[in-house]
Amino acid sequence: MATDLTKEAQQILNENFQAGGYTIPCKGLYPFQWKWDSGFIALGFAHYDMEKAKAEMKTLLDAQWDNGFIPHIVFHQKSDTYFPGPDFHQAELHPLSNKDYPSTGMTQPPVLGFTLEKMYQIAQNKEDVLQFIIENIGKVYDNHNYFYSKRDPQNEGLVYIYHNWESGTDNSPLWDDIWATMDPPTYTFERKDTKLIDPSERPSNREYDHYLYIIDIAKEHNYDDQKIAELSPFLVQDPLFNAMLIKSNQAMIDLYKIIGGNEDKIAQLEKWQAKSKASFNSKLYDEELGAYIHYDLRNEKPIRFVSSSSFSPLFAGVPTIKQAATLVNTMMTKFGGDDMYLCASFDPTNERFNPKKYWRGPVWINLNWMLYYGLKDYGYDEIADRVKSDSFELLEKVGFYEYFNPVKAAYDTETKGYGGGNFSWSAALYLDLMN
Ligand code: 2M8
Repeated sequence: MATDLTKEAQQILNENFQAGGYTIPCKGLYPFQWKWDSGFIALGFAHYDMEKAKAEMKTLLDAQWDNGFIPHIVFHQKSDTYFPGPDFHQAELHPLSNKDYPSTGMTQPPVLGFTLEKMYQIAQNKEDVLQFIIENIGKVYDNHNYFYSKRDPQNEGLVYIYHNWESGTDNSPLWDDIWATMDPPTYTFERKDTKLIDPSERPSNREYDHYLYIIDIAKEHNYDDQKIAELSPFLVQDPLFNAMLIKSNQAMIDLYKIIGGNEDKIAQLEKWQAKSKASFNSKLYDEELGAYIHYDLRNEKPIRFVSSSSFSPLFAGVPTIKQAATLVNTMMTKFGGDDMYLCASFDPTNERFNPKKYWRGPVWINLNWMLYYGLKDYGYDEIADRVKSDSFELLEKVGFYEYFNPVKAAYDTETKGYGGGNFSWSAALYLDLMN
């Protein structure tokens, strides 16, 4: 069984790999290169084809802007199966954008630092991969420098995201109250995703109006960071995004120590690290909920909901031992009943939970992957193993889908996965969890 799935996972990655040296998340629905997908995909390749893993990373890093920014989508080719494409995003408005690669003007969680480190750990030929890291780690460092110098207006060590697409958890109920503060125009546009996927499993057109409107505001100011910080109706400190940044900071510190020299960079990374961790625990930890939460910087208020992002700081070593115990208790109480697969993307006990709709409740393999390693690091081996076996059971049952219904009883009547099929990060992270 396991061997068949391994073969299938490799086949999916190989088929989604493109001649330009990058991998699409899935055919039709996502026909370009996405930033955090690329990191996860490189880890899958690293287990059986390191050259492709390196190509994936290199192609993404080639699209970096002159200010260190790395965009969330790189539009390597034309496609009529995705909206909004490069003509809507117009990243070229930013004076420092990369003129060789059309892209968006927003980013995604900073996974590249820890991707490089994991590639090194997985590599059989360590010298070869270390050489690759030496050639590329500076770009990831510049990317973190961008985040800390441009995305932290109050100098707290916590960076903001200015768009829900930057979070990676696109239509999470977390954002509902922010949408309620906005009244965007009704756009005329043609959705492509809902031609491929049941619209009830995707965001609504009205939600897309909000998404497009935030981009229009950024475009009006040529994607200027300072203006975005002043004007974007969406400005959030996201625990998932910041946990990825911290995890990648640490990975870079460890890698620079292996490389040798680079004392100035190590010192800077350690400074960022200390500040970020302290603010994280004072600002984003909600004692009463027993979980990390998001903070709405625009409206200056905490977003008091529990989602799978709330547990992601375990992966970055942010919680104290006591906080970790509380997090695990919250996870098991709200998300971990015997009737549920771990880990729903949004609090199953909350009325906004929807087990079939995208980021409003379904299980996602990338979040499970993070939770598995985070729980292991804190010594919660049994729960970590459950996260892994739940993930495997879902993949075996329905295949390498994009997301999965966490309610076990749902499979009594219907065995199906949700969103796109032959989905690259589900395949890639299965390969990593298998090894
Ligand atoms: C989803 O997001 C894109 C926009 O970025 C979309 O819905 O069009 C999210 O799940 C995101 O996290 C992911 O990176 C992307 C590609 O898999 O799809």
